[in-house]
Formats: sequence, C-alpha cells, structure tokens
Amino acid sequence: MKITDARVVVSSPGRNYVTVVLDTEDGVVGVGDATLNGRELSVASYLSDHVCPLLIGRDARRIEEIWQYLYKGAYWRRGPVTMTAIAAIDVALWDIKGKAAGMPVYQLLGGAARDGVMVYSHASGATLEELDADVETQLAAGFHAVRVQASVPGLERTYGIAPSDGRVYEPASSSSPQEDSWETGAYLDFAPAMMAHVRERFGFGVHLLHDVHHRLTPIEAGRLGAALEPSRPFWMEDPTPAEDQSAFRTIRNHTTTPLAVGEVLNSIWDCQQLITERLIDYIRTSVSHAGGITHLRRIFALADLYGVRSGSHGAGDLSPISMAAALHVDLSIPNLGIQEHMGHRDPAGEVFSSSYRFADGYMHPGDEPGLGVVFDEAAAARFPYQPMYLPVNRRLDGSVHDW
Ligand code: EZ4
Ligand code: CO
Repeated sequence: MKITDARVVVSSPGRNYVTVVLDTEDGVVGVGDATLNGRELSVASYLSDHVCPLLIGRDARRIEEIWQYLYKGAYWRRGPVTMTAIAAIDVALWDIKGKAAGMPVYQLLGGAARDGVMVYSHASGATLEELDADVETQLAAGFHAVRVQASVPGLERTYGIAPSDGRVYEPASSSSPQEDSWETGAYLDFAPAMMAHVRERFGFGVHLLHDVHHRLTPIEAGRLGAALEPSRPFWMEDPTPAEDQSAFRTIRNHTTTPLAVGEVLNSIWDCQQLITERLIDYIRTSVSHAGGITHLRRIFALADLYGVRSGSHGAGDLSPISMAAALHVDLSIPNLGIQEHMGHRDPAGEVFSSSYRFADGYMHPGDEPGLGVVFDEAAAARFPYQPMYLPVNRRLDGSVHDW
C-alpha cells in the first residue's frame, strides 16, 4: 500500500491547526495533527520541506519502520518540532491501518480495556464567585473531574482564565506575545485558599485538579503540595519546569499530593527518570507532541511498570484528530489515569467532523474505521493561518519567568 501523496494543510477555524493528509495508491486517506501552539509554521516546514518528500512510495502499512526511519534517519534527536511532525505522520498511518482493516484504531491496540475514558474539563474565573459558577456549569454538563484556576489577587493576569463569554480558553494571541506578570508569594498564599473554597462549596464527590504551569521552585512546590493536602486534589500539575526531572524528588519528599507533568515533553527519554524513579503519579505526554500513537504507547507501557498512570494533555490547541487519537490510546491501555478535554472553538466543527462522544463524564472514540475524524480540506481553505504567539511571563522586577 504505497503512499502517493503527503501534504500539510495549515488552517485557522477558531484557532490555528496544522493537519497532515496522506494518500495511498488504493484510495485510503489518513490524517494526523501537527499543531504546535505559537510555532505552527516550523512544524509545517519540517514536514513539507523534509518529511513529506521521503514518504512518497513507502509502504503505509509499515508504521514502526517509518517511525524509526523518521526518528533515527534525521540523526538530530527529540524536540517539539521534530516529534510533533513524526507524531502527525504516525497518527495518519494508524488512521490508514484502521480504515484498511475496517476497524476503529482502539481495536488494533488490543480492544477496549474499559467502557469509557474519564475526562476532566476546565473551570476558571476572575473571582471565586465566577469560578463557582463555572464549576457548576461543568458539573451540570456531566463532568466528574474539573480543573480549577482563578485570578491571583495582586497579579495583572493569571494563567488559565477563560473568557467570560463561555468560549474555550486560548492563551495565544495575535501579532505579538502578551506579557503576563508573576509573583510567587501572592500565588502560594492564594492557591490553597482557592482549592479549600471550592471543596467547601462542592464537597469531596468531584475530582479537582489544578495547573501550576511550571512556575515554582522545588521547595515552593513542596510547600504548595502540603498546603493542598486537606483539599485532596486529584493532582497538582506542572509544579516546576518539566525538563528538570530530579526536582520532583524534592517535591515528593514534602507532600502526598499526586504530581502530574509532561505536556511539554516529547519523548520517552524526557520522562525516563520521572517514571523509573517513581517521582510522579501521572504522565501527561500527548499523542501529538510525543511522537504519535506508537511512541506514546511505549511511554505508557514504561509508566505502567512503575505504577505511573496516564493523564494526557488535551487542550484546545490539539486538534480533534489528536483528541480522537488520544481516546483510542486511553481506551486500550491498562494504566489510564484521566484525559484532559477542553473542546474546540467554532468553527472547528466545519473543518473536522469527529465521531467521539461524551456521556456522564466519560468519552468514547466511536466505532468508525480508523480514527473516526473526517478532515474537510475545502472547508479548511476558507480559514487561512493567523500568526499567533503564546504569552511570556515577567516577574515584578522585569525578569523573564517560566510561563
Ligand atoms: O498552556 O496547551 O493543561 N493545559 C495547559 C494548556 C497549555 C496550552 C499551551 O498551548 O497547560 O492550557
Ligand atoms: Co497544563
């Protein structure tokens, strides 16, 4: 089954998405997501300038061989641009394999290990009252797990606060990076009080999650984890910059609050120490930024050996193709923890039609052959690329902090 065409489509239906389309000689088409928020065109170039030409004439059925060819064949290893590009090709090849077999991808991965995938949604507010109202909305929609974020008093802008008109949260902005402000003391005092407030209001029957977004030192994160313990969060996410793996030993030594990290990690080697030294509870690598279904399954298999569960990133900047691919993996692995689900802004649905479904807090990828997502290239052409940047974060003294 030879690959006859490989192309990259950059479109912006509600936000930017980079989509790979692979055609095969017998007419089976596969799609993959290559979106890297704020750096979309570098992945598009990596694919169209360096990867797509190498795929023409290759056998689409040899997924592992093509993965190894693209990874080892580049010589230069890892990194978000390379691994997102490889991921998109890998996911498109699994889509093709499923369609050729007449089966949903999760069946090819061993079948359903559970009936549905527990997902968490986001709630946020500029005030605790707004946050309460948003948590209520998420619970009414059926979610059993909710990530809570609120504006830190005294800081000009806080990470993770969705617009008040109900649209999905999007940190990127056009023309130039937005500047956020940061002061650790204000945050460390506020976050435990916010969690305690939500617990008091909604009780212990809902899973509550919180994203620190890489901003603390290890000992500050240890203090926060300990302060959050009475609120029993499902996890504390990205407490310190993710690339510093041994930092998590310090956090671990000071708290029993479960730790989650990995949305910015790209390979099994980036989380080897985190997993094998049991420094975390949930690994958040995603199908689109960590080498596709093939590589993500390898990470989750390693994690299973060490009692670490999955908790994949699922922000709105991962396209519906990635959401579907994530659900096929989640449904089939033994060590699912939870899956993030934010949904997508209109008019993404005009470009991507997905067959995954949500009911009572759980999602299922559906039973269409392949991934179950149809990508409408003609519709995508109506929404041209918009330059977008993620924010930068500054401390009050003007120095650049982790965003
Ligand atoms: O900031 O996907 O847990 N979710 C997150 C996201 C990330 C964005 C970056 O593009 O941390 O909101
Ligand atoms: Co996060």
